[in-house]
Amino acid sequence: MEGIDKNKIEEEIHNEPSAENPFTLLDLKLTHVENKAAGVPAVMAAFSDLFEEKTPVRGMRALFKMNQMGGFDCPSCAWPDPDDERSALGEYCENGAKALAEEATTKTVTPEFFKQNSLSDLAKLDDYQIGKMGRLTDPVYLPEGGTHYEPISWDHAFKKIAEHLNALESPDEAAFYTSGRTSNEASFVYQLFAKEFGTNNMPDCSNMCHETSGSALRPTIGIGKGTVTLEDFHDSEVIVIIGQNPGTNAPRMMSALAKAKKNGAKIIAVNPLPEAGLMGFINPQSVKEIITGGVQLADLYLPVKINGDMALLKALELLLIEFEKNNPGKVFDNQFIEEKTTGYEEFLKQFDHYKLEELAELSGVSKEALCQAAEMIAFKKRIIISWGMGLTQQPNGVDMLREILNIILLKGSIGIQGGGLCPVRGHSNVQGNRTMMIDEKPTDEQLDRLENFFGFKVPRKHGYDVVRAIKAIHEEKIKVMFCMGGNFLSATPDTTYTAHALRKLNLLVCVSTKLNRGHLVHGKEALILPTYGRSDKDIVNGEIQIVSTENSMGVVQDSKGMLDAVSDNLVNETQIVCRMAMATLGEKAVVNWQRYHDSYDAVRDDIEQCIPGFEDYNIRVRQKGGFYLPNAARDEQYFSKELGGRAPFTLTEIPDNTLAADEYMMATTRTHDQFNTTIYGLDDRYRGIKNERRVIFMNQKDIDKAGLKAGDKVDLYNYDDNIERVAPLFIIVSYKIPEKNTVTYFPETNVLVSVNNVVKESNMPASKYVKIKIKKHDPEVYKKVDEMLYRGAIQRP
Ligand SMILES: Nc1nc2c(c(=O)[nH]1)N[C@H]1C(S)=C(S)[C@@H](COP(=O)(O)OP(=O)(O)OC[C@H]3O[C@@H](n4cnc5c(=O)[nH]c(N)nc54)[C@H](O)[C@@H]3O)O[C@H]1N2
Ligand SMILES: Nc1nc2c(c(=O)[nH]1)N[C@H]1C(S)=C(S)[C@@H](COP(=O)(O)OP(=O)(O)OC[C@H]3O[C@@H](n4cnc5c(=O)[nH]c(N)nc54)[C@H](O)[C@@H]3O)O[C@H]1N2
Ligand SMILES: [Mo]
Repeated sequence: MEGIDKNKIEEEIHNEPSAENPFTLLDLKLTHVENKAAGVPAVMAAFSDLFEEKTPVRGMRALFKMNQMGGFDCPSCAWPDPDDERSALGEYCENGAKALAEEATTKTVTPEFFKQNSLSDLAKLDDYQIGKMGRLTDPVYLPEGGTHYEPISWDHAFKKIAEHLNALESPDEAAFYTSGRTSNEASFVYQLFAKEFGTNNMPDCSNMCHETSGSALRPTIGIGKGTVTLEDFHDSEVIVIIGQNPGTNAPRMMSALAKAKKNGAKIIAVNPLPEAGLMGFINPQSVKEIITGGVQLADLYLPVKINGDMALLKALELLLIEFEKNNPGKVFDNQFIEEKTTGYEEFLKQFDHYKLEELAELSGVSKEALCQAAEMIAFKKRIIISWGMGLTQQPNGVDMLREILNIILLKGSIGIQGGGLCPVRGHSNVQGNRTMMIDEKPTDEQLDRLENFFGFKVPRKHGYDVVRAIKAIHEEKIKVMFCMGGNFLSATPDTTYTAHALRKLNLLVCVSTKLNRGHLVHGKEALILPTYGRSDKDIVNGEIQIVSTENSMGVVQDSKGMLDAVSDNLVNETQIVCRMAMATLGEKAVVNWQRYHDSYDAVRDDIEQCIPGFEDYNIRVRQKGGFYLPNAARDEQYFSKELGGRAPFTLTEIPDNTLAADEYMMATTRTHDQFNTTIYGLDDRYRGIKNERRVIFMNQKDIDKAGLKAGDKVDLYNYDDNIERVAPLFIIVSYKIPEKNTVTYFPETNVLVSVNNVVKESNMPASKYVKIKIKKHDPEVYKKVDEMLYRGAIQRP
């Protein structure tokens, strides 16, 4: 049985952690009741980051305002806040506090700093060191051939951008990237500017994140978003968490899971790694729980092989069909299937060919465990399936999410209390960015509305997504790249290829809060424009402004920063766009950019006119807890418009995951100590890793078979497209992971992800499905590593 063996865990945590016994390296806090210190390390870690950033008082004050009504939205993940009651101790988590510490730091990167440090000096630092330099204080400019960024006035910076944009032969030679923290207000004006300028080239971080979810859901349930609210979690009977690591990446989800459990829900976790956050939880905000030891979370843990999920889902369906045969009408919701779906008969037919044994083998999970899982859901209705990057970053991710939908449709578990689909978003406003039409392929309906309201001709041709943009930059079809936040270089795949591309740009502009590697690998000219973070006071015309964001569950809420900015020379993102628009479009502008520049309320008034669901935006955004956007799938069980409100069952295939004898599958994930490319620290506490990021998790049997040892130094290779890609110097960690599977951290291993290794339909990098070879570390390897290593694109191991 693959369920959690409590006694075993108990026994293990009394052993000293060792490389041979890595399961015990998991943070004790999440494994056993006896671990009384459990909740405390998280709180300690949170506060220690604030101290490290020399900002304890400032940071603590802010921490208590974070995610409170009238406070600001946590800049970390997109997990929702409770609609009503919010903990007086604070609606934050360890990683939210770390994100805040990064933003609230009083260390600064000034023009003097840039004068003293050349780009090649900065390139020698690792990502952790670069990030710790502090907040950017002033706009800086790198002239062609320059070795140092130099101070520049805002007016001059906008003039440079305008000159470059206006010199292009076509607006499609520019691209406008967005990371997911940008507020609704800034997002709206940003996409509007791109369209008035004349292009839909708006690659964004969704293209690496939940594009797969959108691609799977939009054509099937009619909306590319989830269908549950936070309340639904509390009311559910079964929660399946697949391909997601909530303990690290959405820690406040843990409170919802714990509450669900208290209400009787069962949890099934599907993951190649027994992530600590899936196993147990001690609420760090509850003194009682810290003392009593908290709750066990997963009732059943299924150690799926990387990309074995499709076989696993089909096995569950096969078993559910069996259950339904033996208990007609008790397992499937036949009325729902009849009235609300299409394609049921064809869907059933495929199961004549599947055998449980084969599916179990392909998934890596035992038959018994699969039966147990099927039993847990067969007679339940209120089922939530939540997922993250473990599924979206797989080549067949779109199909796998549709397979999840198939299960939900069989059970009629959508659009009901306590049941539905839950893609757990990443960046705090990535969902809002899309609602605001930051999208390389906006729909005609969206564009018509903009065109009617503003009266200028909007571009209709679809633009480049992230992967296509990288290639277009390489081919010199894109010459100017503007990045609203993020770290395009390090977040994207195929680092060497991408770095070569970025160096060809005429101009790279980054609107940023902090220095990152993306600023060091530049175009012929480059600009860094410093801006406010979520926690900073955003003052326009003498008044502190509110902005708004949309969380993972479609709630739009206000956010009001409260920290004094580290510099008087920051400009907010909305005004940056407006000033860029006025400088670039001048007299030609149809949009009244000055009006938006002077008032966020004006921006919201016009969002209301152009995007459905934002009626009375300015009033409702100021109401306690904000408001829900309409969601017909969730609210009315109304799905695809094309299918008359029904949702189709989808027929999918099981992928062939055969590996050569010396090949392994690698998934790239986050540590507990990073936010994407921002490295908070060098530990991965829950997985028992301290002070090192260049590690590779391997199964002990594979280590033995390869004639290696835990602790050995190795180099990692990928050979997609017949190109040799190498990531030098990693340390082997023996870990509880399926055979032939390995896990490493990004961004270090992005150099191994081919730009052509993408998800079918969503075109996202398949960063959790990278075929690698592992060779004993050879010091000569550095000769193979591209000169980019020495020019800053990749950090020196
Ligand atoms: N503290 C912190 N919070 C964050 C972020 C951060 O970096 N730090 N990033 C934010 C962003 S942008 C996002 S998108 C989210 C990401 O949040 P997650 O989706 O949790 O992201 P990952 O860390 O990439 O890991 C996902 C999980 O997938 C598992 N996995 C890998 N391959 C497979 C597979 O084939 N099948 C299954 N079933 N599982 C697999 C991994 O073991 C891992 O547990 O978090 C957001 N929140
Ligand atoms: N191999 C691999 N690659 C991945 C992933 C993976 O799992 N594996 N995950 C992918 C995912 S899910 C995502 S979302 C992307 C993330 O890709 P990005 O969003 O591009 O990257 P981040 O690291 O989140 O960006 C960090 C930078 O944003 C800036 N910043 C922070 N806050 C603000 C703000 O409020 N305003 C502005 N203007 N700038 C700000 C800072 O300068 C900081 O250095 O990475 C993707 N890349
Ligand atoms: Mo993400």
